[in-house]
Order: sequence, then structure tokens, then C-alpha cells
Amino acid sequence: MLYRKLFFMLGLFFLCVGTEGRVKAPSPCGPVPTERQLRWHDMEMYAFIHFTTTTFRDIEWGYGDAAPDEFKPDSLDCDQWARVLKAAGMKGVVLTAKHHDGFCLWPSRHTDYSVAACQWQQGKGDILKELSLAARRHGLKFGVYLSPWDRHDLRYGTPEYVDYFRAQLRELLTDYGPIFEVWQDGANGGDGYYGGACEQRVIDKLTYYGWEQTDSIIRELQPWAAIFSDEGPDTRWCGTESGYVGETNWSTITRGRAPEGAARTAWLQQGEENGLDWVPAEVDVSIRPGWFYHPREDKEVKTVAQLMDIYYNSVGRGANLILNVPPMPSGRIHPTDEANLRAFGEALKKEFSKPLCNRSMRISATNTRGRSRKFAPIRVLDGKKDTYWATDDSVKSAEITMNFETEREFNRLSISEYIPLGQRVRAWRVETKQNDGSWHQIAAATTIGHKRLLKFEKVRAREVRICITDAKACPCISDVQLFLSEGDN
Ligand code: FUL
Repeated sequence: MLYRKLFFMLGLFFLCVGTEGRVKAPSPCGPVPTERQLRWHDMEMYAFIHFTTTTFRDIEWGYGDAAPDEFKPDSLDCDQWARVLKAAGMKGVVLTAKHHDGFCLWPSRHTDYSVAACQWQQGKGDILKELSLAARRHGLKFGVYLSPWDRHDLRYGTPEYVDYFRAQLRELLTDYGPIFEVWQDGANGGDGYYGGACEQRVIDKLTYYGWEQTDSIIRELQPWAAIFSDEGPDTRWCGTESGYVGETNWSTITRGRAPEGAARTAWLQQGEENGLDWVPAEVDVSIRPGWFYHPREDKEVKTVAQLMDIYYNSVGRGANLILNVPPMPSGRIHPTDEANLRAFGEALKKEFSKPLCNRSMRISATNTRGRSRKFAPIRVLDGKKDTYWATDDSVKSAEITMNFETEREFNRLSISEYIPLGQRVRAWRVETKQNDGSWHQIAAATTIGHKRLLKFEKVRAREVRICITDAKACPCISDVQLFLSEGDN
């Protein structure tokens, strides 16, 4: 009698509480992103603005000898920049506060080579201020590029220059509100004006700037700012400036152990599966051939189709995209760039406007961690970033199958791993069920990471399954979605 009562109570307990609380989440696999990096991943796509004295000389790298008065944008309109970038779907904007020419777009207290020395706006101009405020007005986050290499400054190459560089960083990170990214360019040292010395100066890229100490200023003043440089610490270069990252793209590398030459490019493009540091890739590319505006390139502005391709090959491969849009000498974005960016924003919206999966559809998996509802396959459809489908620890290949009530047409797929527990999937494929009951492969890929987008020929099916065929540890998938796009493949 007592036993029966006990069993009854136990049964009641499991009915009410379920097994959820008792099934442990998977342990992290390898390095995992920091909170700062998770916020950075969510930024996905933002703009770069290259603007300085070289814009007025119609060249790329300024030698450092331009007179401040050469800088004279007569119809500067940072609101236009922000409006256009917002319409393109950008979430932020990073400005070249100082490029290699050394000219400062804000009135720095530590040099006389800045907007404060121009006749333009009677020396009262401040592009950092204008753009940071315009960005905020239009809901864009703001970031800064401060070139470590300075071809103007006499101190370049001495320890005093490093103090100067750090003092400038302090100004930028104190006076212009929240900063989401600090961009440290890898191009460093060579010939320049250097206060009239006009010579070659070579520094040791790794030691000269005392990066650890320099970066600690960023951490102190803007703890949420992600630091970009060739090898991080927060985000790495993707190895090229052509607008794509590797099809296989691990967000991990081992910092300080880059291979030499061509192998380095491949390493930056693909990351390292067993790297010891979480340093995801950022893809930097310009909407025009150059980083700065040149009228001769007015007919070479990237088209919507090219921009979409870049998007799929960057954001769609788990990287972030920073797309450069160089203003004209007038201080406005050229009409062609504006038109293409607006059309790109529309095309992006359209591309992902018809999600076909929803949480009321039937979805099953070959394995669910501890058979727990908490890790059930439906978690990939609940629209929440912090829930995910996971398998038991021993299961590294598994499938989820989604059933529509009636046949649907689709040609795009989006999938995300739950990266707070690391990047795991090595290979996967997508299949649809044929009328004869057999499964047919429509796409296959390698890594997933923060987000993976696949394009394929339009298919019609009622059942679709995602087969994770290889993973470093039990897969954790937080999101899956299918779309029907009218765009090209
Ligand atoms: C490069 C620079 O040398 C280019 O001028 C540009 O700023 C690009 C984003 O990075 O290394």
C-alpha cells in the first residue's frame, strides 16, 4: 500500500516537473565567444566610410603631405550617409577617423593636422561628431578606424608616436558615445612625409604598438567595442578584400601562430578547426574598386546582384560584412552608390520575406538530448536565439525532418548553430522526399557557425530533412528556416 502510494507520488512528480531540469546542457566545445563577440556576431552587416584628404586628390593612400585646406567638403551631409546605409540594411557604420595620410577628421588635441586646421567650417568642423550623431538618429551603431600607420607625423617610428596614437584612441573612445568596433589596419610602415623627412620608415608590426597595452585602453573605455585586426583579438581579417570568406569557415584560430605566405590567406579565410581562440572573420570590401572615391570608377559601382553575392559569401558563411561606401569630395554619397544600396536593401528584405517554416509544423529528429523537451527539434523553429535542438553527447550525426501540410516551393535555407557552446558542425546536407519515398540531396555544405545561408534550385516538397553528417561534438542548432526567393541562383 505504502509502495503504491510512493509510486503514485513519484509518477505525479515526473508528470509535473518532467525530465527537462535533469538533462544537462552540452558542455562547451573548444573556445566560445565572449558576450562582446556575441553582440558583434549579431551586427552581421555594417558600412565602412573612407574619407580624408586623398578623396580630394583622387588617390588611394595619401603620402601625408596634403595641406589641411585641401580638405573642403562643400556639401557634407552625414545624414544622407546614415539614411542610405540604413536603407541598405546596415546595422552600423565605421569611419576612417584617421587614414594612413594622418589627417584627423576630428579636432584632435594632440596634433595640428586635423579639421581644426582647415578653413572649412572655420576650423570648427568635426566629422566624427556629425556622423556619430547622424548614426544614432538613424539607428546605426558607430565604430572607428584609426590607422596605426601615420605617414604625416614626424614621430612615426619612435615611442612618442605610440603615446600619440594611444592619446588619440582615448579621444575617440571618450568623446563620441558608444563604439561597437575599433578597426586596426594591418597596413603598416613604409615611405611617407613624416613631418618633412620624406623617407622610408619600417617598424616591427608585432611589437612597435605594444598592442596589449593599447588594447587595454579600448577595454577600459569601451568594453563592448570589438577589436578588429588581422588576427583579432575579437574579430579577424578574412584574408582578402574581394568580399568572401571560405566556404569552410571556423570562427576559431590560434592567435600568434599564423602560417606564412599563401597558407596565411587560407588560414584567415577558413579559420582553424581546432584553434584555441574564438576570433571570427570579418569580410571587408568596397562597393567600388577603390577604398576612396574616384570619379573614374563611377561606372564600376557594384550592382545589387554583386552585393547579394557578397552577402551570401560573407554573412551567409558565418562572417560579418563591412561594406565600404566612399563619399565624394562634396561630402555626399554618389547617386549610383545610393541607388544600388537602396535597391540592395529592398532585395535583401524581399529575399527573406517569405519564411516558410513555423512552430506549428511537424518536426522530428533521429535523436534528442535526454529525450528532453528543452532540446527538442521544435526549438529550431521557435524564433528564439537562446534555445536549440541538441543530441546526446555520443551522437555526432543526426537528422531533423520537417513536414509541411502540403507541398511547398523553396530555394533558400538559413541555419544557425548555438555558438555560445562553440562551433561544432563539420558537414551537413539538405534533402527532400520524392514521390516514390526516396530522399534526394538538394544541397551540401561544411561549417555553419553563427549563420549559414544556402541557395539552390527551386524544389517542391512536403518533407525536408537536414542531415548533420559530421560534427566535433553533439550538434546544437538554434535556428532553421526555408525561403522562396524570386532572385537568381
Ligand atoms: C587596407 C588599407 O591600406 C586600405 O587603404 C583600406 O583602408 C583597407 C580597409 O585596409 O589595409
